[in-house]
Amino acid sequence: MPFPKTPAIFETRSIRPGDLQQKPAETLVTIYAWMQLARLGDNRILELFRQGLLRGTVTGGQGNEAFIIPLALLADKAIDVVSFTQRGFGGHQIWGGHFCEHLNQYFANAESPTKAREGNIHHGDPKNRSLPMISHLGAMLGPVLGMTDSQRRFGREAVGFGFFGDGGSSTGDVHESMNLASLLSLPVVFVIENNRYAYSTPLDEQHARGTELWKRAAAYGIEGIAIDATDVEVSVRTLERVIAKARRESRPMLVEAHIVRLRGHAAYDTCDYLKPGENEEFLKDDPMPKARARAVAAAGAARIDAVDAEIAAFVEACVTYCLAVPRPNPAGMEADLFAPAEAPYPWKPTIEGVTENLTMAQALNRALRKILAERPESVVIGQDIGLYGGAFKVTEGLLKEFGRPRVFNVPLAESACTGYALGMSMGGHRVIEEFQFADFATEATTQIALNAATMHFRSGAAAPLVYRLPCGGGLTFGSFHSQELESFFLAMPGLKALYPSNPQDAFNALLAAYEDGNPVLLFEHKGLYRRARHSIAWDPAYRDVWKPTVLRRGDYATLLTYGEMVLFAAEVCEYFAAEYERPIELIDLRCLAPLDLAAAKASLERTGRLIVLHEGRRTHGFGAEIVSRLTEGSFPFLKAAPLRIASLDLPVPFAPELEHEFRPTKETIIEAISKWMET
Ligand SMILES: Cc1ncc(C[n+]2csc(CCOP(=O)(O)OP(=O)(O)O)c2C)c(N)n1
Ligand SMILES: [Mg+2]
Repeated sequence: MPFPKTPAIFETRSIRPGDLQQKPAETLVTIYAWMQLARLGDNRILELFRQGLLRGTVTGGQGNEAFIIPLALLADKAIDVVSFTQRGFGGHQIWGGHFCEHLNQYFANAESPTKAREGNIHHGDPKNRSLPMISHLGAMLGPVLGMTDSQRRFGREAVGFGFFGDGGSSTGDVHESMNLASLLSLPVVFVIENNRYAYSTPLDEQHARGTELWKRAAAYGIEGIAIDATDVEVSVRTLERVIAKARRESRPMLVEAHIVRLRGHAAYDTCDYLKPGENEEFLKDDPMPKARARAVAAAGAARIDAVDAEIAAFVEACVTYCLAVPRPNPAGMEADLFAPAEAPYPWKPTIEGVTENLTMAQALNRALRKILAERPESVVIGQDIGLYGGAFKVTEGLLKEFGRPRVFNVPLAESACTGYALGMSMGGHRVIEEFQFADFATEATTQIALNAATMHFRSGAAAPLVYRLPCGGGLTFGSFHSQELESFFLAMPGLKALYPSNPQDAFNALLAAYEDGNPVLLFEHKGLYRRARHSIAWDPAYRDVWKPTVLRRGDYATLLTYGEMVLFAAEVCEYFAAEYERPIELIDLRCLAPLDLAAAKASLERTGRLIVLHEGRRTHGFGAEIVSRLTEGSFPFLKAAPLRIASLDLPVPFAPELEHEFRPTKETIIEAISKWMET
């Protein structure tokens, strides 16, 4: 069924600077019409919600139209970048798509742009640089920065628009992002939509010193302004200047837009926390009557009455259309978690420079050099990865060889920088991000595990990213520099993970992760960086690292492990073969997600005995998943209960004597297996 015909007035999705002066009637009618569509749409959505026809949360933009509409009309939709928030319904309409497409999102029906996998306003149009918001306020700013930078690197004079409320302005992401944008000189317009409340929390319980949030800009070396954003003329004049300046100077700006919130926080909000008379005050500032009066003065009442009637009929026709769309189909949900595999890149079948006697750190360095040399879209970021070459010297020499736009230090702001990496990668670049220690990735949990990991599932857009994570203990680094975080992250869907145990696998893993269209965690055990020296070679089968490898044959038991524990396990298997004539089959998993246990299953069904060994903690550890999957599938073949060998359920202790007790060692592994053999 075709969508209802869109009124002709909505063919105009842009106004140009000066239009308001040069053709005021046409411009004011255009602005008013879009405002009215947003207002009627928001109101109608609220009604539908109250009738039980929509679910989730309905957070309307009633009261911000005089700002969001001029902004979206003035933006260059062919190159600019945006991520609208919970108040951005009007902006979405202008950025693209038919009104019904946006409404389908709210109905979460079979034609929903997110395939009904996300509700209400959590949609976007990544191909047209509108990034779908996640609920976590502030978290979309980093991606806006990244995609704007990506556009600029492709030579497009783009501006990015990032929104947050007076409440959201307290999040760390807002501050990290403003600092990062200033540092990288990115033309991002930060907009605080200040409606004086964050849900029920008034400004004076959100910010210690008054309400002049725009003044924070000065601290980041950027221009900040505040405006009364309930009057379209003020908004247009201000935004013309702001956008032109950001575009011309490639600098961020902060705009505090004073708006009103006319329908409470969300559909369910009782608003009983408002002060007496406050709602009446808000209503006095309703931007719609003001905008309508201006449009009437410029184009005549008859014209505006006709516009109103046409929009009302259109909205109703669209509601009728959407109500008839079938409910969504769950088929394909699981297949859509990851972006599909792409063809291998046409890598040169060579490795530049020395390839003999390399440590794992050097092998990773060779892989990074290869990627930077052969893939112009690649970018390497991280703390101290520039001149210094990274805490573990993995990026040594890269800045010198490839220069600053490709390789650069980022500030101590893991969340914004990881969000930035996501935006860059969605824009057409591919970022390899080094976390100084894997432990600090917890600072970017929202960006990694919620924003990037769910991107393909909810929007259909690929998020090709490599997160390099120097992990693991045994080096007396203590609780916050030694952790194994695979179970922590892999409890969340949408992430892939590789964990190499030797230089060749590490080299291959970086290439394989890089060319994957999904966020990939690359765990690099710090204890392996300089453990031994090996030769590496160009390996056309580098993608095999996505599967486990059998390192040693045996028929007594099957031992699964990964990372540094592979080295311990090899010695342990040698011991049991030599001392007990009990050959254990040793499998290096290499890839932790997606988990491929076919080889392990085949082995277990031959040996009948399963040992899982890892350095991560035991409770909720990765071994629990492996044991349970293999037991479920191969229970009749088991001759003994599976054995799990893992670290203690403690924070990683500091002193060597304590850490030695905490994690598995060759001796404790032998002890555990010997005891298990006796039972
Ligand atoms: C990081 C985070 N914490 C809590 C919430 C729950 N929450 C959703 S909207 C909201 C209030 C937001 O207020 P503000 O930023 O002023 O935006 P407004 O809704 O007023 O436009 C809260 C607390 C959230 N979405 N994100
Ligand atoms: Mg607010």
